[in-house]
Amino acid sequence: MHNPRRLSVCLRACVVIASLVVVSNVARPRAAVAADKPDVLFIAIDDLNDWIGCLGGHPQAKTPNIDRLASRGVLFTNAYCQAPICNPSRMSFMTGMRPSTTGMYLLGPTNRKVSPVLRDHKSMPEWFADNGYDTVGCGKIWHGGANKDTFQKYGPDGGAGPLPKKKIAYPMGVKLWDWGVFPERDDQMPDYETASWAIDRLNEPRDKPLFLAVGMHRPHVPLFVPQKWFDLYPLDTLKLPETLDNDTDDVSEYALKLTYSALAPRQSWMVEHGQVDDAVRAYLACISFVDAQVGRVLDALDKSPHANNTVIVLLSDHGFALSEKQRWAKRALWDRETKVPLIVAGPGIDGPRTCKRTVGLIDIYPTLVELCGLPAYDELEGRSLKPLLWDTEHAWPYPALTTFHYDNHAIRTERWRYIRYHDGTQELYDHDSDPNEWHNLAGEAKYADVIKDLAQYLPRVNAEAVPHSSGLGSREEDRALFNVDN
Ligand SMILES: [Ca+2]
Ligand SMILES: [Ca+2]
Repeated sequence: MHNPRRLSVCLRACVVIASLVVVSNVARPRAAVAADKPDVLFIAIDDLNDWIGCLGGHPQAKTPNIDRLASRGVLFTNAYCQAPICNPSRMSFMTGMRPSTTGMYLLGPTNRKVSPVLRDHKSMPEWFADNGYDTVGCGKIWHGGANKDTFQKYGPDGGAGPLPKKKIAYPMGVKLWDWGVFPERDDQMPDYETASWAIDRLNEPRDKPLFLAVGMHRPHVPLFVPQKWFDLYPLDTLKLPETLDNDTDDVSEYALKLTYSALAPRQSWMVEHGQVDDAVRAYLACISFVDAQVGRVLDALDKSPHANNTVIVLLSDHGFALSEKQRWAKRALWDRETKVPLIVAGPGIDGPRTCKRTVGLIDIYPTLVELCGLPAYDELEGRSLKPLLWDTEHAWPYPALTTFHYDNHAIRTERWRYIRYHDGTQELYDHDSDPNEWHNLAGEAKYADVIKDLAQYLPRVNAEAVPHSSGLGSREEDRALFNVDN
């Protein structure tokens, strides 16, 4: 027989337990907790060196939108990629792992899981998704359209854009290596479409925090944009990069082979055909075009309800040479090819401020994890830049490391660049007196201690290149230089 009083106690207890469960479900579910977290707007630009207004790499660069982003956050003036070509650089900043750890050194393979180290590793968007974020990407984030499965949703791929029927300026080599006025309108450019798609995502209502990655393809070749962007840079007043004749006389044969690109034009060809000015101008025009697309996205964010609760990161995957060291493109361990724009803005980060500490793109993943209050991911090889975002003068005894293929490394401190190649040849540059890296000091006995000190930062692990690595030049060149075994 039931005791009515007991039943009543029982009922009340059940109600209390049920209500506790309800309260608990209302107050503590992951999505509700995560809803307090900031959104992330991650903007990756392709092949953009330090030619932006706020970095001053080129005195005439016009980038009002990137500059205004810098004005509301921290601009890193000594930020470096971890690899000076697309695929391994992006692999590194998206996974928070060094190329020398993953064996991802070249343009292929692009699938992250080919590296045994990355097979079960969480990339940045995956870690954010695991911790309650909607993760959305568009344009060029990873290389070659790979790894889109690391996002819950992916928009347009971006891409090189339309090509004219005939090459405009450079009749040789691959289709992509060319420059000039093309097409007619911005909205014919994939980067315009990428920005538009990102703007639509920013305008959507949602109940979870957003990790939105937006990848711009320009100023990667082909250096084509509409006429109005060329008009910003009249040829008759255009300034060209400073170069030194015979600059490469004091670097090794190995360095010259490593940095040779069969794809890019030769400096001698550029000079002979009067194309240096035109290509420099086209690169600047592409930068201003991309800056305008970044501006459209920033405007949309500013008009959204999330404007004040969004962490914004803007970076480029590596630098780009335009006749410095008598060469064009990336694929080298020098400053022009490895230095990148890096801006971080968001809640609690005062601006405008600059930070001259040497940092790497590899640091962005742990930085965003910390800024968004996610659990730390212990696998990561970078370190959070949060101390520098709060105090740009904070002690930072960590050099930046860039790797180009197997066992070739550059160590960058605020004063020095030290390069050691696989064959043992070395370069040392003193940025206090030689910002253009014209004078290799490595052979001078008085710098032996400087070199010894810098060499301690070389990575202790040099992973073998992953199977089927390719993409420096011809397969034969890859094999001859780097002992790629397939
Ligand atoms: Ca790139
Ligand atoms: Ca030199």
